[in-house]
Amino acid sequence: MRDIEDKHTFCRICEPLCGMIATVEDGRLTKLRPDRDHPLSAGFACQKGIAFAEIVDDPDRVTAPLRRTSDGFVEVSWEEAMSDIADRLAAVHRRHGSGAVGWYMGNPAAFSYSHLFGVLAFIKGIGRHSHYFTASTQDTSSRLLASQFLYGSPLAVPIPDLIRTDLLVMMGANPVVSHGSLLTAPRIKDRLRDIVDRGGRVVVIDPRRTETAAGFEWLGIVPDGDAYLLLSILQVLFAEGLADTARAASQATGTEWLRRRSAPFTPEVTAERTGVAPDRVRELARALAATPRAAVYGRLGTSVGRTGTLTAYLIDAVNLVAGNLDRPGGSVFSTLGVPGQRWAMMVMGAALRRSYRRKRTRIGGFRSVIGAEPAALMAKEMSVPGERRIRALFVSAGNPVISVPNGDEFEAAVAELELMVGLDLYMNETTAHCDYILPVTTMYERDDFAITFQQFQATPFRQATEAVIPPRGSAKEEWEIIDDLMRRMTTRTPVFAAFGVMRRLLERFGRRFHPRPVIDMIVRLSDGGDRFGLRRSGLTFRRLTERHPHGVVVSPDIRTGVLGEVVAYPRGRVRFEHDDIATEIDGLSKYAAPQRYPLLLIGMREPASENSWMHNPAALWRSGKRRQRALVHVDDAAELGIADGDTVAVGSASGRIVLPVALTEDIVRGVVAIPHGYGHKGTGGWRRANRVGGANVNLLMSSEPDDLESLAGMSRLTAVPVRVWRVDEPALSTLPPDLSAG
Ligand SMILES: Nc1nc2c(c(=O)[nH]1)N[C@H]1C(S)=C(S)[C@@H](COP(=O)(O)OP(=O)(O)OC[C@H]3O[C@@H](n4cnc5c(=O)[nH]c(N)nc54)[C@H](O)[C@@H]3O)O[C@H]1N2
Ligand SMILES: Nc1nc2c(c(=O)[nH]1)N[C@H]1C(S)=C(S)[C@@H](COP(=O)(O)OP(=O)(O)OC[C@H]3O[C@@H](n4cnc5c(=O)[nH]c(N)nc54)[C@H](O)[C@@H]3O)O[C@H]1N2
Ligand code: SF4
Ligand SMILES: [Mo]
Repeated sequence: MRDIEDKHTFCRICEPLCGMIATVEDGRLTKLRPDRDHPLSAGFACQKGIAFAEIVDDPDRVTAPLRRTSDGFVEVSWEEAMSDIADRLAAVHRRHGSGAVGWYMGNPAAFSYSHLFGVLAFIKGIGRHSHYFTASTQDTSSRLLASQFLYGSPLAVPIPDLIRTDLLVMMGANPVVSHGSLLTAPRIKDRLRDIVDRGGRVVVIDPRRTETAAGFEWLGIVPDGDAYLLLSILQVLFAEGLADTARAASQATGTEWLRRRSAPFTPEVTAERTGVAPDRVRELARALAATPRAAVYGRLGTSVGRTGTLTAYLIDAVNLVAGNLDRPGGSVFSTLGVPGQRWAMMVMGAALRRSYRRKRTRIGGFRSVIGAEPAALMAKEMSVPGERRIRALFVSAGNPVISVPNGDEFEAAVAELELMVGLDLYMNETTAHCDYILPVTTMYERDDFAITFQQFQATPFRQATEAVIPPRGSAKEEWEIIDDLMRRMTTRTPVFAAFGVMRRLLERFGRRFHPRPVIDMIVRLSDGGDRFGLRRSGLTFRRLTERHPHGVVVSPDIRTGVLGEVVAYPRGRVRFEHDDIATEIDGLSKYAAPQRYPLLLIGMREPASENSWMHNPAALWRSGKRRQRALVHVDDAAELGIADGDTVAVGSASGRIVLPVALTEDIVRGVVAIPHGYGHKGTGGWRRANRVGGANVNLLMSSEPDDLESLAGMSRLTAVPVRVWRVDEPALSTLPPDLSAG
């Protein structure tokens, strides 16, 4: 008799965390379908979420430790792999100290609490000179640094109150495709429709008339024009007496400073930089001030430009000055409601501000945002001689060869490492260079609580899950692997001694050394939690998994009036005045675009892709029509002598790629859009992805320190000056016709 069971859990590919039902047959995950009883996703899941079943059982998945030999990779036992890794890491540490050790943690790690805790424990424990990189300098560091300036802590990040707002201005976000970022809201398209249905407006400010813009009001903007536009909105708010000065005086210091700084940027002055007519700027400013429930929200497109930190800062400044911060329907802070959170914010904020002031990267002298260094500098940190040069690199859940600027430079640099270890589901273009690839569990093979995304929830909600199937092959959780490595290191070097003591202590009390109790404590202390017995039917991790399989809404709305709890500065007030911000504003007037590259490159996400790693499931290619293409405006194409379907070269000061072109009218003139995540060149072990191929758009992006966003060290992934011309060579991104056959 076959054992068939449906288990309730949730998807962790992207931020809405949609409810899922996993059909498990004899310990194998055979099917995924959306959970109709999930209070928020209510029967919705996208094609990627459903296709994940294929990843779990993908024959290309790495399910045993692999060691690189001169004849390629061979399977080895965990014992063999781990003892050799520990020996070699200990040797590097003995010879060169902790500054020779680096870790790059990619995007999927943000969806696993145990993975996060493991890497943080490792990087803290190995020594304070170690190098820590994450995907955050590709998407969020500038946003977090703006929060550090304004609220004293990078952990205080406001979100739009989606459920109650009547005017949502979205800049540089395409949630109909991305499903939201730094904003956890399942069925986000429906939530946006709700705004219009209740008589409100959704305005999408984007250089491309995106899938989101097409359903709402589109305001086209020149890439990198946002800071100018926001300064003009501030100028209008102050000049027309629309600023909520009483509220601003109670919430912030430095409002007068901000007024003076924005005064020169009238809509007429900035029109050339933004492509937005002055009348529309004024209309928008007036609407933001006049609508009681209004919010501006900015995301990836506003974070990865030349002035990402300034732009994020200005978004919040507009919200505050228009009277919309920390107010129902405005821009709000979705807090956990843990008792004493104000003090926790103050302590953590002060520590992170201190590390920002004191720590400098070896290359480029960048300050560290939430403790991480710019990923774009990883290659140089490995190749430039000197103290703290990286000689041992770990890569977990990441694919920097494709996702980070200048993958060629990265590949050349890793060739010189003494040790490189990957923790991944696949041999991707990056882990293919490793000495060892260690097999990890997928999200359905581990327990979880999405700690990272709790504070971004549009509706306060908790869900936890146990693993729904046992690990495939000999895969292990990242935590187990890292813990094992730390244990082995304690016998070889003095590092991780503190962890050794903690582990032995816990084991004496019959407890496992694992971060789950920390998460349980957070659940119990948060809104809805049992407060360790004070609320008898309150939530714990176990109660969540056992009694609330679909998750539980802990409050219909986000609590407002919490600014005093989230601001980490001593007097609890937002600070506008900062020299770094002044310097960035001054730089705006001086900036001149390079002449040789007249077009501006932007990115675009696709519904059936997830960064570089979902090109292998056949289910996502069934339509047979998907191809990576560069989108170019029809009128630009006519001037360049390019026709739809032609093969073009796209060149920047950093590199050149070749791919087919598609013409459109739904893009601002002078802008080219290309999806990232492609460029599988046959070095990885994902066979279908290799056949997809495509062009690596990040070969056009710069990894030079001078080209990174100056405050947060962000990679500049948008508004990259390029040139486009027709070529007669074959495009890399031609999909073979047998692809959907699998
Ligand atoms: N299907 C799918 N979903 C995903 C992902 C994926 O790869 N595929 N990735 C996930 C990840 S890791 C993240 S971080 C999120 C990101 O999710 P979002 O923040 O929604 O980001 P994008 O979808 O990239 O949309 C960014 C938009 O910014 C616009 N843009 C570019 N430059 C500028 C500019 O200078 N100004 C303005 N105003 N707009 C600009 C682009 O045209 C684009 O429409 O998506 C997540 N969800
Ligand atoms: N030009 C351009 N470049 C971009 C972007 C852009 O918009 N434009 N977007 C950027 C953004 S927002 C991001 S977040 C980065 C992403 O960049 P990265 O995080 O470096 O790369 P991903 O493509 O997300 O690769 C994720 C890897 O993790 C593996 N994986 C999946 N699940 C797990 C797991 O549970 N555990 C482990 N150990 N591995 C797992 C996958 O197999 C895959 O190999 O890319 C950035 N790069
Ligand atoms: S939108 Fe798709 S990929 Fe994202 S969480 Fe939901 S089902 Fe998963
Ligand atoms: Mo991201």
